[in-house]
Amino acid sequence: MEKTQKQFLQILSRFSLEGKVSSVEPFGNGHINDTLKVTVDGGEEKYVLQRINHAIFKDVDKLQQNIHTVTSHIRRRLEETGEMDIDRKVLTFLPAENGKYYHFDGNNYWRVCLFIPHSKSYEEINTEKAFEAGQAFGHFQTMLADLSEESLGETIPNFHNMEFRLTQFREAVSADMICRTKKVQELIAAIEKRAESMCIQEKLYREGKLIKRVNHCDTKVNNILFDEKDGSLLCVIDLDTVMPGFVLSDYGDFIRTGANTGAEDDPDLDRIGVNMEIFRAYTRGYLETASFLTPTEINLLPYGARLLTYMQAVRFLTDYINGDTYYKIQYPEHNLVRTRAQFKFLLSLETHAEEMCLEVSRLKGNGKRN
Ligand code: ADP
Ligand code: GN1
Ligand code: MG
Repeated sequence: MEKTQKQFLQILSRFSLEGKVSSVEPFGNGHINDTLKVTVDGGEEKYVLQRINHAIFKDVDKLQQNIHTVTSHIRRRLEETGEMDIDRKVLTFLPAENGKYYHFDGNNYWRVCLFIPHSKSYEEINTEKAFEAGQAFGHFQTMLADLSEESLGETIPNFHNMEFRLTQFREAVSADMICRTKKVQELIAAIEKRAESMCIQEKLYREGKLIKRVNHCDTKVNNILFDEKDGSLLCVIDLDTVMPGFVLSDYGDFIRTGANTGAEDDPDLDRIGVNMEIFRAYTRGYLETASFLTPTEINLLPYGARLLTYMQAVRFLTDYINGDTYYKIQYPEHNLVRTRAQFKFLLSLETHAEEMCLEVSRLKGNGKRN
């Protein structure tokens, strides 16, 4: 993002900030938006400025309304429970001078939220944190369970709809815009081989056996903040994709990112595999708090881990075939490396499938659920 400090100051002047800004620096490593940390005189890290990727979030007004609905709802819930540290437990967005929760500068959309002080996110976590993360996302979904489908829109239509993602994938393969399909024939075949079995949720939904719920839809490990000092859980962040969808999204995406012994884009496939300890801890935390789950949903949890990993492989490969138009990449073959890494993780999840199902049955039979 090529902007000068002066330009950032101009953007920030549209929001009523406290203190005089001393620096604006790049922050975090998401694949979609640009995130910056705003420090004020005296050295206090005070705000987070984000440029919203509006090529992806086409209706920014709806996006920011969704986020406002979600954060206000969570804030009310926290107030009801007598929470004292609310500003560190839920994101607080600042209105811009136009009264909306974003500013459009003619080219880009910007938003500002309070920086959560003394917080830390992780790219890799230990068992203890995985348990807390499970509780965090279970609690997050529970707090939002009473929001109706109408109060939240789909900020990206069909975001975690597997049938739709496969349609996009097949369109990319047949267009083959930059002639990349011939080197990925094996991956294409591996995707097609699993395609039908990966669309169970859509099928169950049509049959009336599964409902939609409010999901976070991006439960990557680094979208949770913990206290820097005592490590306690603070807040779920990155709320762009909170929307009605299928319940496995939030469980599956955490296992995909948190229970992998390697990185999401690990070029060394030998490093990739399932960390069963993390899987157990997260599942235990999630089942403890996601009190709304039906038996069908619970039984599908291990499948959800495979589904979200498969979906991510399909999305990365689609982007690779399309010429890297969606995800930020760090080198030319990055999306292909990501796809291979996701596939390796999927194979490992498939190997552990039975063990994972037994573990879920054991946990749900442990009196952890009502
Ligand atoms: P992206 O959509 O690019 O993933 P995020 O909203 O997840 O952007 O922010 C990227 C990183 O910035 C997070 O992983 C977290 O470490 C940090 N971060 C984001 N918002 C805050 C905040 N309000 N307070 C402190 N750190 C934050
Ligand atoms: C994107 O913004 P970030 O990095 O948290 C993507 C997720 C993917 C993820 C893969 C809006 O998330 O869906 O799972 O990359 N977000 C969007 O790392 O597409
Ligand atoms: Mg993020």
